Order: sequence, then structure tokens, then C-alpha cells
Amino acid sequence: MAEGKIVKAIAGYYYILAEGKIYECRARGLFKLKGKPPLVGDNVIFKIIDDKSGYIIELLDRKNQIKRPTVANVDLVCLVVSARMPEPNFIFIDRVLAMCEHESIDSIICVSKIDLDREHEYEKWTKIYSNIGYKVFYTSAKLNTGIDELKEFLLNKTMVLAGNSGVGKSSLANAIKPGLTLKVGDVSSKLKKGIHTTRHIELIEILPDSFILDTPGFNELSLNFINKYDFPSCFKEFNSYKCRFSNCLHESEPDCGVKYAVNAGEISMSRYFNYLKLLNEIVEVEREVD
Ligand SMILES: Nc1nc2c(ncn2[C@@H]2O[C@H](COP(=O)(O)OP(=O)(O)O)[C@@H](O)[C@H]2O)c(=O)[nH]1
Ligand SMILES: [Mg+2]
Ligand SMILES: [Zn+2]
Repeated sequence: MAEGKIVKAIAGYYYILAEGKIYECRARGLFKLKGKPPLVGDNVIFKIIDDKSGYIIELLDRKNQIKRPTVANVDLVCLVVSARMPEPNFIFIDRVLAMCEHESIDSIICVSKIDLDREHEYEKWTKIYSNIGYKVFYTSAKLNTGIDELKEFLLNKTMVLAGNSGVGKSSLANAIKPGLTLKVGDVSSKLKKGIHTTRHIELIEILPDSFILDTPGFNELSLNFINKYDFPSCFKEFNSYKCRFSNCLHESEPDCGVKYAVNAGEISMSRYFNYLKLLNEIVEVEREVD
């Protein structure tokens, strides 16, 4: 009997990493039928058959799980946003951060490709996020800037690299782990084709006991699983303000502390407008369900 972590799943086979070795395993039918299939990221007890294979006996407790990509036991979402090429997409940033707040997963922002902006114009918007309390890292995979600091932070964590296609996620992973050769894409041809290459998801051990998930599947993240009354607190700076109604959605209610704070310049206008757009999306979905 051994303990390991599922790092990859393909067509009913689970690839388990234990003490530096990979075992190809099947899961016994029993617990799959109970409606809890094993996921990438799960820690498991498995029986070793030989030095390449085994079968899963038990899933250990799951601390959390995210959908799209489906992965368990995530310690951190690292939201990669390029300084330039492509330009930052703020509604996407706020969408991912809100999802992380809802799932209680820590998140950080990594501004990539800073070599493309010598004037540091990105500081105009990163200030908004660092003021709220998000940790921001600044990197260039090209010049190898900021990689060591990021690496230090990632130690002993399982992390999802989230971010639009072309922002430099794979390049970042390659810079963190020299020798890793994740495919780096060419932005323009990707945008032209507009297709998402479907790939299996895989956790990559970049440092001892530190994993990253480099995934193309984060682009169409929907927040439709969130209840609208749980949504305001997903914008964590809103929580410091009091409103007349405790279930205030900060839209058009009277005596809304959040709206006062937006008007006073204490809450960023861009964050507030993105909040309203995303809230609207959630409300629309709830209406369709009714
Ligand atoms: N100038 C510059 N270009 C970068 C940097 N990192 C990645 N790129 C380029 O950005 C494009 C997309 O990179 P890739 O890592 O495939 O992005 P992904 O789609 O997020 O995985 C490629 O053409 C890379 O060469 C960087 O730090 N500086
Ligand atoms: Mg990539
Ligand atoms: Zn309010």
C-alpha cells in the first residue's frame, strides 16, 4: 500500500506520482459508482502491482475542487496577466478572482511580459489589486525577471495557472523549471484560428512537492454556480462597507455603503462596473432556471 497524488487522468487511467515515480492505475469500480470519481489533484491510497502500475483503493479527503479545469486540492490560483500583448482583460481578472473568493482558494496576480512595458504602465492597474490585498508578482520569462520570487512563493503549493491564451503561462512554467518544455504558442496564429486545442490536464511537479496545472481550459469560466446573494462578498473590498439592507446587492438599493464608497473613490469604478456586469450574468441564469 502506498500514498500518492493523481497528476494526470486519461480514459479511465490515473497516473499517480509517489516518491518520484509514476504508476499507471485503474480505480476500483466501487467508489466511482458512489458518484465520486477520482480527480487530478486527489491524494490517494493505492496498491502497487509492479514498478509501473497499481490500482487505487481509497481517495483521501479533498480540501476543495474547481471546475473547468476539474482539479482537486488547489492551494493557489496564479492569475497570469500580460503587461502587453495581449492587453489586460479586466473583466476576466475580476471573474477569476471572484471565483477564487467564492471557493475560498487563495489567488495571486502575476503580471507577465513586463519587458514589453519599460514605462511600467501596468502599475496603474496593479495598484487597484494590491490595495485590496492581492499579492502581485512581476515577471518576464524572456529576461528571467521575478522568477525566483515567484518560485519561492510557490514552494509546497499546488497551483493552477489561469489566464487568457497567449499571456505567457507556459513560458512562465518553463522559466520556473528549466528543462521543462511546455509548448509555447504564437499569439497571432492562435487568435486567428480561434480554436482551443483540447488537451488532457496534467499536474507538473515544478519544485519538490509543488505542482502547477498549465491549462488552456480557463477561458470560458462561468460564474453561474454562484448564488446572487453570495456574490457581493466575492469582491472582498466590498465587505468593509455597511448598507441599510444586509442582503444588499449594491445595485439600486437606498443607503448602499458600497455605492457611496465608489462615489468617494474608495472602491475602484472599474471593479464596481465589472461586479455589476457579472452580477447581471448570474441573475440572468437564475431567471432562466425559474
Ligand atoms: N516579450 C515577451 N514575450 C513573452 C514572454 N513570455 C511569453 N512570451 C511570448 O508570448 C507568446 C505566448 O506565450 P505562451 O507561453 O505560449 O502563452 P500561454 O498561451 O499563456 O501559455 C509566445 O510568443 C511567447 O514567446 C515574456 O516574458 N516576454
Ligand atoms: Mg500555454
Ligand atoms: Zn449595498
